[in-house]
Amino acid sequence: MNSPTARSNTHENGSLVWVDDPVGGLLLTGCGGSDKGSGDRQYDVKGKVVAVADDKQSVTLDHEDIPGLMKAMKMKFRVEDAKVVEGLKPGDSVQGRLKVKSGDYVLTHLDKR
Ligand SMILES: [Cu+2]
Repeated sequence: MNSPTARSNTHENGSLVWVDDPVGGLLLTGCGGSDKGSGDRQYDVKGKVVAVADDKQSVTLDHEDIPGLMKAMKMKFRVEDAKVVEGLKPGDSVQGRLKVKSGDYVLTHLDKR
């Protein structure tokens, strides 16, 4: 944390360019995930299946608000296991469990409701 000696401060006829190096990692997905650090967190998810990937490694949900994580939106989630999406098809109303690990979202459960 050694602050640079005030260079650029004497610049009067131009823009004062002072580029602070932004703390990395703020540009995650466009998904409101401002979770910092590591450590798992789990959230309940409710929504509707929009699409299931052919390889069953991800599913697109139209999900409701996830308190403390993100607003309702349509987005794609990775699933922990192909079994998570087994038997699900577009249009199904589902509820499940979302694990957040260092900014990564993974669905660990998904059930029709
Ligand atoms: Cu989302």
